[in-house]
Amino acid sequence: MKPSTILSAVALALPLARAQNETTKTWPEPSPGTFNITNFKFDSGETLNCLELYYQTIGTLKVEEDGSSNAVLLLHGSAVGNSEQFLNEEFAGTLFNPGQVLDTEKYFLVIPDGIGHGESSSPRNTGLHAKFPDYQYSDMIRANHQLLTEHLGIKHTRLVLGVSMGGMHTWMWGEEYPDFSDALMPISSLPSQITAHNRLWRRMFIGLVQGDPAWLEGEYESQPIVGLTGALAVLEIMYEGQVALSRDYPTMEGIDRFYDATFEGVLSEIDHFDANNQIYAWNASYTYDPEARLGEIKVPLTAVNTADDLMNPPQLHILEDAVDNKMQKGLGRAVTIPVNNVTMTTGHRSYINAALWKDELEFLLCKTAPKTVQRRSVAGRMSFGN
Ligand SMILES: *[C@@H]1O[C@H](CO)[C@@H](O)[C@H](O)[C@H]1NC(C)=O
Ligand SMILES: *[C@@H]1O[C@H](CO)[C@@H](O)[C@H](O)[C@H]1NC(C)=O
Ligand SMILES: *[C@@H]1O[C@H](CO)[C@@H](O)[C@H](O)[C@H]1NC(C)=O
Ligand SMILES: CC(=O)N[C@H]1CO[C@H](CO)[C@@H](O)[C@@H]1O
Repeated sequence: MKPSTILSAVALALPLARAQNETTKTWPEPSPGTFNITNFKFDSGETLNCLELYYQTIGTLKVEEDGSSNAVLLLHGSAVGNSEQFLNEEFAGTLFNPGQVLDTEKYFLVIPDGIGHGESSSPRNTGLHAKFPDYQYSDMIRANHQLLTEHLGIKHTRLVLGVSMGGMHTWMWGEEYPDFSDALMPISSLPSQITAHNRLWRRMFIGLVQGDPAWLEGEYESQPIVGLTGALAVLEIMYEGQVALSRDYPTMEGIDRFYDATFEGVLSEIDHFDANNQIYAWNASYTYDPEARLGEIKVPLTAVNTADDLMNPPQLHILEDAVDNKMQKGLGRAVTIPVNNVTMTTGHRSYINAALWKDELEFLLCKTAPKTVQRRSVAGRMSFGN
């Protein structure tokens, strides 16, 4: 059985799971970097004197005279996510290699760790704990925009693609910086405020951690284990797909083993899930509400969800309604991948399975390709056919 299904998406972020795959890695080695912003002002009114943004890049940046570029911005998911999340066979091994859709000989990939995530400044690594500024998604995308424009010299990207939280950031990016990207691709997200189950579980997560007396208002020496594991259990429920779980662990012994293995893995690496970092990350979507400004998006956007995603339930038809009725006509495309034995979706965490949506990505890139290139390739194909 694949380690990824044994340990689940929560554990996918564990260094343990990452180390296991170094031997099977086929994609090009990323280069790390850090961009330091002084006096970063948050929407809350708070300021951080030194905000460090860590990022990884793959490929070589090419900027055209008109400012367009071959840059592709990849935005990761919440809390347990960071730039490392993409560096596995399911994602990088399916997209980044020569001839693949995001061939790094052609594109320059920029993969930042958002504020509060990975190696970027966070409640834990700044030592500010629960006194870290209250950051929201709006702050995260503004900081990433500064990273691209001020540090990397990118004024225009070929594509912004994000998964889960990164998907939500992609909708916001299209509204906040409408001229910035040729194409947008949000995966496993909805362009509306977070309500119903998706808000309930986030509140439960934060409540469980803060309700553990060992949390000590954020000043714990070791993780508040009771609250934190309870919270991670709620998260785990939201990540998994019902059909996938029943398919992969059809018996009572099977699902018991899955439970034991998952929580053994989480407990052995509990420090990786820092309580303060988690609280902040899950609360960063508190004010997320891109719905009213969907009409401001100016470029083609393809949104992909899966029908078994408990965080983004297709029954609400939010995605189709946004694309059909709230975006400018003809710009958006909503794809909800059905759940069956061919797609083999795995709930919310399907987003990392690039094989599910790489054809959609290829088509989006083709549709938004610079005109001159398009004309040349059409002509080329015609003469080839003659
Ligand atoms: C950013 O700051 C960190 C330490 O605070 C330092 O190690 C790093 O070199 C700085 N990066 C740049 C590009 O100045
Ligand atoms: C969550 O974010 C909101 C909006 O920024 C803020 O008012 C609230 O205090 C935050 N809650 C927690 C638990 O940090
Ligand atoms: C899917 O596969 C399972 C087991 O492999 C099988 O029992 C089930 O009937 C299949 N479902 C469909 C819709 O083909
Ligand atoms: C933990 C993890 O990501 N495992 C993956 C390592 O690579 C193999 C080979 O492609 C995958 O099958 C695993 O899922």
